[in-house]
Amino acid sequence: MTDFFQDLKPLQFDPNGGDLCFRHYNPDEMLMGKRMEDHLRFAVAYWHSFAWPGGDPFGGQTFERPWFGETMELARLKADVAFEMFEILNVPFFCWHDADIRPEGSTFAEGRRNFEEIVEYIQSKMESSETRLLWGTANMFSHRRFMAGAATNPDPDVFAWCAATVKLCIDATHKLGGQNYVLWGGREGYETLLNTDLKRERQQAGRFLQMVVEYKHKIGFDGAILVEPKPQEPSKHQYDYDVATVYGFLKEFGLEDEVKMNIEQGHAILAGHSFEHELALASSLGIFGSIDMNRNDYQSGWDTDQFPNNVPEVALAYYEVLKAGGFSTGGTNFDAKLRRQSLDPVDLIAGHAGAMDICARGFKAAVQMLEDGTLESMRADRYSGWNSPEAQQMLGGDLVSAAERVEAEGIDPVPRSGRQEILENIVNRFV
Ligand code: XUL
Ligand code: CO
Repeated sequence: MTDFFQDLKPLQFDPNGGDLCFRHYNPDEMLMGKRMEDHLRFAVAYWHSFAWPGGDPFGGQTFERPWFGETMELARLKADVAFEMFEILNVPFFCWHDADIRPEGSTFAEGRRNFEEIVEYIQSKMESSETRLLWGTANMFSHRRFMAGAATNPDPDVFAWCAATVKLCIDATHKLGGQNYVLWGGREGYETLLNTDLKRERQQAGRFLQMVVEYKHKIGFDGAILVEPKPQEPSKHQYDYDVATVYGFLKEFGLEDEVKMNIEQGHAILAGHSFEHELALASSLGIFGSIDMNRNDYQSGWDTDQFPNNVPEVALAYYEVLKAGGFSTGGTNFDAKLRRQSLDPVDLIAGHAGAMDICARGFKAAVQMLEDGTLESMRADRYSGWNSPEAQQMLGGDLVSAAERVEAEGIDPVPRSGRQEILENIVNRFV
């Protein structure tokens, strides 16, 4: 045991408890025939909770963690503290980037040895822990070698470095029993078209993703490969802009049956969508995978990666997740960091516990909305005209036959209320 969390004990479910307990998240509560824990599949993000120093664009490190530093001993201490937090939170999953868990090293080979050693260490910790790996990923955006792109870099040596890195990270994800492998292309985009061969860069990105999928099959990794869309930041324009853009990209490279989406609330908003729009679209395209449940500040307009705190928003998101059939390999990852003034160990626990409770409340509301059925029956009723044989035949016909019906049958559409206010009032019964 480290002394980082001092006498903090594992949190319990207690609807009338004090500050450090779950008031709504009850892992064993049965909802729609499944335990709440198995529906929500919460994950802690190693990078924000254990690797992020608390900087913002105007100031550097605020957190002083005893494991900060680039040695293997400190990397092991970081893992020790991480697993202690997983136990305090009783969280079923965690996620990492390679860079979060190991010292960089001065060569690729040294970094690889550090990484493999720490993956062994994490594996040994997982033997006495309930917490599993939701996904692994590679950080191909922080180091200066990636400043002009990862797989989309004009320099083929960077492409090679990325191939070696992703191979290593998929191997480690596989070894640790990870359920997904994520690719988020923070530098896969451009700053100015004046120096960018956009066509070539997209081809490189497409081939790289094909290589990832080929490798997954080669080693028998049966987790899902997930792409995480984001429109911009850090790049001015990122190729994986949003779900619709990524779907077109997957189709172009024949990957639409191989790759699914990891959809982040904050990224959806940056792309000018709602979270539930991105979820519903991915579901309708058959590429829904997992979620990063972290929000941005609506005023600051950039990616602030905050823990969720809005039950109605979360409810509408889980409503779409449930309609998509819920999570299979995916889960709810808190890709969220504390505010930089939240210095204390207890803040880390409170941030996650509060987020888990918010999600539990939103999720229970979503279940009630679905079980109540009014929303779905009103939606179905809105489209009920399409159940008629004439309407169905029209879809199989052509413009001419549709046009002929208009005069032959005296068609004269009667506008009907969309009932938005009534629907919103119905949602308000549950949230
Ligand atoms: C960045 C982001 C990443 C990915 C993993 O905005 O969301 O943390 O989730 O690389
Ligand atoms: Co994310």
